[in-house]
Amino acid sequence: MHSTTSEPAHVNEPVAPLAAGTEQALKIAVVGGFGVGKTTMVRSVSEIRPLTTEETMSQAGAGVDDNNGVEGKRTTTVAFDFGRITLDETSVLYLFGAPGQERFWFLWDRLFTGALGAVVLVDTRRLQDCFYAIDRLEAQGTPFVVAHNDFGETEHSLEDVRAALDLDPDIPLIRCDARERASAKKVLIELVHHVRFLITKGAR
Ligand SMILES: Nc1nc2c(ncn2[C@@H]2O[C@H](COP(=O)(O)OP(=O)(O)OP(=O)(O)O)[C@@H](O)[C@H]2O)c(=O)[nH]1
Ligand SMILES: [Mg+2]
Repeated sequence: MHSTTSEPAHVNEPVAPLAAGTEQALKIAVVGGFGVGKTTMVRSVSEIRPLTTEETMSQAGAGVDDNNGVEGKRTTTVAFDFGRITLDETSVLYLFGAPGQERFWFLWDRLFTGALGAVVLVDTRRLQDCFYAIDRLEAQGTPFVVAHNDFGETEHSLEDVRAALDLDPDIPLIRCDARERASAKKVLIELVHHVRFLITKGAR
C-alpha cells in the first residue's frame, strides 16, 4: 500500500489517536466513475494519513481500463481509500473511497451496507460513469448526495447536470473541488443534512 501524491498539509499535523470514549462509528462511502476524484476527496478531509490502495496503472490495463478523459492518470485505486474524521468525543466518521474502475464495481454493494450515506462524485466529461453508482444506491435505499467535482472543464449549470442525470429534486447536487478540504467537508455536511432531512420526513 502506498500513496503517490504529496500529503495535504493538515495530514502531517500530530493527530490524537481514536478517543477512548468513542461509542459511535459512522460510515460514509465515496463513489463514482474512474478518475473522478474519490481518492483525492478522502485524502483532503481525512485527519489521519489515509490508507490508500493505489497501484500504478500499467500496460496490462490498456484496453480494459478506460482512461479516456483522464489520460494523465498514473495510479488507480484497487481496493479502498480509508480516512477518518472525529466528530466529537464519542463519534467518529469513517470515509471509504471506492475503486472506480468497472471491474471493481461488484465491491460497491458491500460498501453501502450499513453506511450512513454516500457521496457520488461526477465529472461532467464522463457523466455516464456515475449512473451505475446512482442505480445501486437507489436500489439499496442508501441516502446520497451528488457532487460535481469541478475540473474547470465545464460551463454547465447545476440545473443542466441535474437534468442530464435525471436526478430526483430531493437529492442534493452541489459543486466541489475534491482537492480542497473545506470544499470536500461541505459535501459531507450536505450529506449529513440530507440524511437528517430524510429521517425527519420519516423516509429512514
Ligand atoms: N483539476 C482537478 N483535478 C482533480 C480534482 N480532483 C482530483 N483531481 C485529479 O484527478 C486525478 C484523479 O483523481 P483520483 O482521486 O485518483 O480519482 P479516483 O476517483 O480515486 O480514481 P480511481 O480510484 O482510479 O477510480 C488526480 O490526478 C487528481 O489530482 C479536481 O477537483 N480538480
Ligand atoms: Mg481512487
